[in-house]
Amino acid sequence: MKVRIIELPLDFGASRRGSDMGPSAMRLAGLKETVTALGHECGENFPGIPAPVFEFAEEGDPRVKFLAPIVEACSKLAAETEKALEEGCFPLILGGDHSIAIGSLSGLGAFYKKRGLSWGCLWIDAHGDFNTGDTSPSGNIHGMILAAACGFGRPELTGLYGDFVKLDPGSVALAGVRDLDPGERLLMRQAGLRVYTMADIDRRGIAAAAEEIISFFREKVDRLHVSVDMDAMDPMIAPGVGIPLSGGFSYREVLLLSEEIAASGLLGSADIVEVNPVLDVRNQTAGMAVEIAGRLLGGKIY
Ligand SMILES: [Mn+2]
Repeated sequence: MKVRIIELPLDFGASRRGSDMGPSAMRLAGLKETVTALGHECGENFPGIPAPVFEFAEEGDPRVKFLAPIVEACSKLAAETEKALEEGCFPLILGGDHSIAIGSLSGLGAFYKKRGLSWGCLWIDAHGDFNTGDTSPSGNIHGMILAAACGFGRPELTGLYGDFVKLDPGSVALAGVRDLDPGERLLMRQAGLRVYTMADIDRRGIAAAAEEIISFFREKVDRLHVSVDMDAMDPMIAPGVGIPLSGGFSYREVLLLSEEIAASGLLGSADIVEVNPVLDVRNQTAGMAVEIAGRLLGGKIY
């Protein structure tokens, strides 16, 4: 497989800075070596997509903070993502905070729409990321991105890289959820998303839950995108994230889920976001992110 690493070191979407250093931390943790050791060709867009500088940016509307610079950078990411797919590559997109995913999801949406292919998205996250400017308590765009891709929210986000709904909400599943805002919970229910909270995963066990998630996508879509927010993991294994929340995926659970996704043969692209080296301990979270990437790309023990 040809893997193309696309970096967008942008941390405007969260209230804690530092995830702009995420791509560098993942490089340091051996991402490229991991990808090539699996027998994949590994291309990079290094030095990545240029991100505007935070200290010189205007916050703008407090309900959708830093909308303009996020739209500017994510439009470039959408184009790079689509180009990678057109060239037969597996785009492996590194953030940055989760706001960058409006770029990757928009590029994916454009690519699959042109080819008449259906696609789905597995959102591995402690949060729903299904707020809009009207429901978000913080105004941080990283919590609005999945909603925007599904057509809800500000037109600058929903219409990024083309005025069409990028992702069918009926082809979305979330896993690892353990914190939702009231307005976003309501919108998620209306949109009809499939949600696996940590409690759902505890009840079923990770193997059965993974099987169910994969069957869901197998019945619905031709291709699958996975968006991994490192805050889905338990802070014991991934302390370096903007919003650490107890009760997340264990080391073994997330690797099993990743292996099962790879084995499904549906996966065509992935995002890995919210690695924050400023808050990390000995680059542990970047190391975890690299392990997850390796399993998603087919790495297994035997
Ligand atoms: Mn997220």
